[in-house]
Formats: sequence, structure tokens, C-alpha cells
Amino acid sequence: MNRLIITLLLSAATLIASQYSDATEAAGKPDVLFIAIDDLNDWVGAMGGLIQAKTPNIDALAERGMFFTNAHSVGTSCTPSRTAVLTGMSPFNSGLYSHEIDWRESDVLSSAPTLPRYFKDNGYQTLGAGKIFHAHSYHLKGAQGQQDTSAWDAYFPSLKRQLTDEIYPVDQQTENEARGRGAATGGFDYMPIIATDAAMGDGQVVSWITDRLTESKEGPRFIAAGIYRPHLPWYTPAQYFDLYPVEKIELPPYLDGDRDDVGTTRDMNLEPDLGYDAMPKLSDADTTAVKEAIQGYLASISFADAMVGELVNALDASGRADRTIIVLWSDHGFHLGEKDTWGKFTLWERSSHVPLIIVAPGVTQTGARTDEAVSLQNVYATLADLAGLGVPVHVDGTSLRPLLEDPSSSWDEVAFTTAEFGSYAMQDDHFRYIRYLEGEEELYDHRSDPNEWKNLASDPAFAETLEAMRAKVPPFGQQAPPQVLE
Ligand SMILES: [Ca+2]
Ligand SMILES: [Ca+2]
Repeated sequence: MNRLIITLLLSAATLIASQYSDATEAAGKPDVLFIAIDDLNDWVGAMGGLIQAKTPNIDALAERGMFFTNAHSVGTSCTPSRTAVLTGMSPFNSGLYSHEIDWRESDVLSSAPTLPRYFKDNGYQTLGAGKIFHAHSYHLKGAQGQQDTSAWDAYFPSLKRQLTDEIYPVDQQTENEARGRGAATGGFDYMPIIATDAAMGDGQVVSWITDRLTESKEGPRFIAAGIYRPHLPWYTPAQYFDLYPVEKIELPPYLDGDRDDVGTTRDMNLEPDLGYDAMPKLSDADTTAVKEAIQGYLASISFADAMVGELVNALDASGRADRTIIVLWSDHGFHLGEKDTWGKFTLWERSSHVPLIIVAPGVTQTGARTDEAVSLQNVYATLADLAGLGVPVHVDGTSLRPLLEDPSSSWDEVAFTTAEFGSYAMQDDHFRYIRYLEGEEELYDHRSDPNEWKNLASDPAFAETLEAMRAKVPPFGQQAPPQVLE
């Protein structure tokens, strides 16, 4: 065999080996199933919220891996929360604090790869459905929302439309208008509707994702399912309302005069026109209207839980569960009358405390729990790390891997939640500190006061704690100025 032929053979062998090595490396990467839920607060199984909430599927998923019982969203509404998770950048560095800003118009935010784009750039097939990025763009007023169109190989229903709408029979719409209740546009309304799970917007999203999950495609795959309930309006098939008879609804903890010890200059509730104002206080003699609303929220939670169950069942049927990282999170919480507040946007725990579950084969252990305070800011870094891709330099937040590997280890970072420039909350495993732009402060001891009823900010006994919490905030001059609508 002459030298030329040997050289050619060696070159071919090297080329084949190289291609084989790339394929092996890609094939060795874990899949990711990324489940985002909208407006789900801590009324989930073991999180200690309203204990009557029925979430068997989320509870079962939590049992498979790590359940973070003290996780917090980065923002208290869709845009800042989702933007922080999906771009990996903290509002303190990006300046995106507000619900109205579109991250794609920010030079800082749009210059770095989003989470799905990063996986796509690393050889993943990326598939998404439903609401992942925020579904509206206030500025551009486009139906596509704040989608990263460069990030996906396929999206349902399309890159131009993120499905958040629902079956909404005309006769029920008419009935609603007759009752003076919200229209089908996300207004404050709730009722059982005659529809199958599969006909609901979320049902269509889940159905598309389950088809993708059970396809025998070579990996690795990044699959994202955005579940819209329990976002308003709280319409679900009747079976979910039947789980919660109104007469058996428990009210959340409530203290008359709770807001007497907090500042009055800042009411963070930005949605007074939705119809919340007409709701009775939780201490009123007749709270039937409150219980009916809570029934709607609980029904929507259980519906979302059923959607999660379908996703996990499909993953199990795919035979790829043992090589799939699962992360489930909600973009922020929701008040249902606590502190005389309905909705999101506040800096109290009810607005930021969210479920976070991570199942990582070979890393997490069955039934793992941690009460350490963690932030959804950590999700990007954690997924990049667990997939072995390396954490991009633009990403804020560190990988949660040490906690995933050893649930008993401690976590020294605090979890920040911002509501706007200069107004933020900070949670550790003991206290919650809140500061508003005007300088008003609140401090709560979560071990003795889980409902945040007693503001300790002016209590001399907690002066040192207050000072220690203040010291953890990025100096005012180092907080990025807010992005503004142009
Ligand atoms: Ca939301
Ligand atoms: Ca109080």
C-alpha cells in the first residue's frame, strides 16, 4: 500500500472519527423539558400556600428531583420576570424593570443569546409552544409578543403567535357581558366552561408538545411548553371547578389593619381597572364573591397541573426521561385579597414566591428539598451548566448545581425581586427586606411571621439585620437606569 493511499485512508479515518466524535458528543447531551407556568403563586402542594389546592401532578414531578420551596421570581409581572429568565440578565444590569418594555429593543438585552437560542447554537433542536416569552408587545403592538424568532426550529402555533387565547363560546361571552364581567381579554373573570381539556389553548399547546416528545428524533432537544393558566381569565372545563365547592373554600390568612405599618406613598397594584376594586375585604361579613374568585383560581391551578401531568406522561412514554432535564417554574405569584390586594406587581412574598422544580438525571435525588432562598435568575446558568454547555459570560446568576447535588448544603445568595427602578425586595432563608424608590422600607421575619404582618423596619431590635440586608443591595449608582419607551 503506497504512502498516498495510507495518507488518504488515515485522513478519511480521522474525518470519520471526528464526525463520530461530534455526533457522540451531541448525542450524549441531555434533553431539556422547560415548563413555564403563568401567574402561579405558591398554592402548590408542599409550598405551604393554600393547603386545599390540588396539584397532584406538580407534586409528583417535585418528588422526582429538587423542589425549591423558597424560590422567587425576578420581576412581579410577565415581562421583567420572563426576560430575566430567558436572557439571563438581571434588571439591575439590563435596566428592564417594567412590564411595558420589549427586551428586543434593548441593545444590551438583544445582543446576547437567549436561553433557547443558546441551546440551538450548541446543536440542540429547539421546539416551543404557548407562552414562553411575554405574549404582548406594548410598544410594537404585535401579535407575536416578545418572541425570539431566531431561537426556535419549530413553534406552535407559529413564531408570529404565542397561543394564550381559549375556547370561549359566544353564548357565555354574551352571558358575561350581561353580568358586567370582564370580556375574554384577560379581564378579571372566572367560570366553568363547556370544553374539553384538549380544546383549551393550553390543551392545544400540550398536545403539540406531547407529539414532539414522543417523536423518535435524535437528540439533543430543548423543548419548551408555556402553560397560560392560571393567568386570567379563570375559565376552565367544569371538572376543575367541581374540585372546589364554594362553600368549602378557605380564605387565605388575613389581618385587619395589616397595612397600617407600611408606607402609603406607593401602592404597587397597577391593575385597579380590572374589577378587583369591587371585591369585599377578606374580613367582611359576606365573602362569597371572594370565595367564587378563589374557586376560579384554584380550578385554573388544577387545570394547569393536569397539563403538567400530560407533559410528564408523554416524556415517560418517549423513553427519554432518564436523559431529560426537567425544569418547571412560574413567572410570578398572585394575591387573592391578602393585604387588601388582588393581582401581581407588589413586592410582598405573595407576588414573588413561585414553584421551581428541577429534575436532573444523575445529579438530583428523588424527593430532594431545599428551603434556601433562590432566584429564577439562576435558571439560565443552571441549565447551561447541567447540559455541559458552559455558562455564557453575559449571564447573571450562578448555577444551582451545588444545591442540586447536595440539598443539605447552604446557599448564601439572596433572591432579588424588582418591581420598577429603585423598588425591590430581597429574600433570604429568614428575612424579607423591601425598599421602595421613595425610601420607605419593610422588614419581615419569615420564621415568626410567614404572612408578613409585622413590619420590623423601625424596630431597634432588628437594626443590625436591616443594615445587613441593605448592604447586599447593589449600590444605587450601579443599578442600571430603567429602559424607557421611546
Ligand atoms: Ca405572568
Ligand atoms: Ca402589617
